[in-house]
Amino acid sequence: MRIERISLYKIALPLLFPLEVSFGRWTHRHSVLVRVEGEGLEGWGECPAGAFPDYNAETWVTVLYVLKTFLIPPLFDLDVRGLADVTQSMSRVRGHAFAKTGLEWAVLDWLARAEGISLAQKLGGTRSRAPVGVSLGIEPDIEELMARVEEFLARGYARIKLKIKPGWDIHVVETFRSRHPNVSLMVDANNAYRLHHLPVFQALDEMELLMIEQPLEHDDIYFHSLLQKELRTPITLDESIQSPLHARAAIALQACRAINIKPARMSGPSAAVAVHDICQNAGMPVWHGGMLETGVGRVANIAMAALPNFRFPADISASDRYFAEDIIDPPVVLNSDSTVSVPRGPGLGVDVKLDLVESLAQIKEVIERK
Ligand code: OSB
Ligand code: MG
Repeated sequence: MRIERISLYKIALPLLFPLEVSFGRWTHRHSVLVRVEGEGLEGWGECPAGAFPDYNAETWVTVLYVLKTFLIPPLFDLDVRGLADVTQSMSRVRGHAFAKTGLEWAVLDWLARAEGISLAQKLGGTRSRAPVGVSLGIEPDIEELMARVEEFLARGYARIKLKIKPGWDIHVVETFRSRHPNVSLMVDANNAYRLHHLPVFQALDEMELLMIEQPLEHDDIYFHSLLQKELRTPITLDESIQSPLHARAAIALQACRAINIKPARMSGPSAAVAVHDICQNAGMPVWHGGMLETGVGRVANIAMAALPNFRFPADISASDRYFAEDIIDPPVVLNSDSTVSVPRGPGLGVDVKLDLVESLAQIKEVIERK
């Protein structure tokens, strides 16, 4: 199959409320959307790169530049028989995971639509519903956070994730636990701590947490293995696991007891499935993370979360947790059992609101086959 045209849309969707994490405050979902066209079909993907390189080294500016300069032009020469052809072409470019992700998902959506099967089927997903939770940020005061927690429990989310940082940790978890002793709770430190903070983790270790996410440096695996030895609570790694080799290292070192899979962080679905399979064979559970994606990226994540080794609720919430209006139709909704349904239609299984995307686009670039 031949790709004839690739359109890039830089958008910024305001979040209904900002998400503050240890390293900063997110008020918008900046994204570059990728639309692949060819053979009378289209496919969509999302590059969830922000305005500032704080989660990883990328921004939406680097994503646009790398896509149009290096990643996209060689694709027009390919006869695409499977996603591997595109993954292999892109492997000549080092890094730039978010840029590659949007292109991989768009091509996979395009290929799945050509076959008339869903993204989940294409990936080997087996579930019809994926258990999910909600990720809530740091707030100006603890009562505001507790009010937000109660709002989301009332909406039906059965697992809460709270962001922590030094000074916003033990007391917050204690307050939560005193009011909700039996609610499934985890914390995400987004790399805000060092090994000398061990006493904080020993205190958290007594509070029945499902997992402690990425406590130490964003690019560390070894020191996490030292911390994990001291704790009963499973550590889960997010930022540190960018490739299948990183997952192998974390398994060998016993640096964590679960791995957070975000396809975007791993350059796309090819590497994400590889990490899923490596972990499954090693007896290491995985769970699905999120990057506050618009509906395009989120529905792709839901398809990924349909694979069998996803063992804990995903950071994939309903559209109305993030945005006043999502860019997909129908939007993602929460089922009464704290799950989201895996779409069954071809490809993403939802419609992308092209008119809305066109009107939101701050930058649009169209690259055509010559
Ligand atoms: O660390 O998991 C994270 C959002 C942006 C950047 C990093 C993270 C997050 C989240 C949000 O926790 C999860 C979601 O998409 O709902
Ligand atoms: Mg995280």
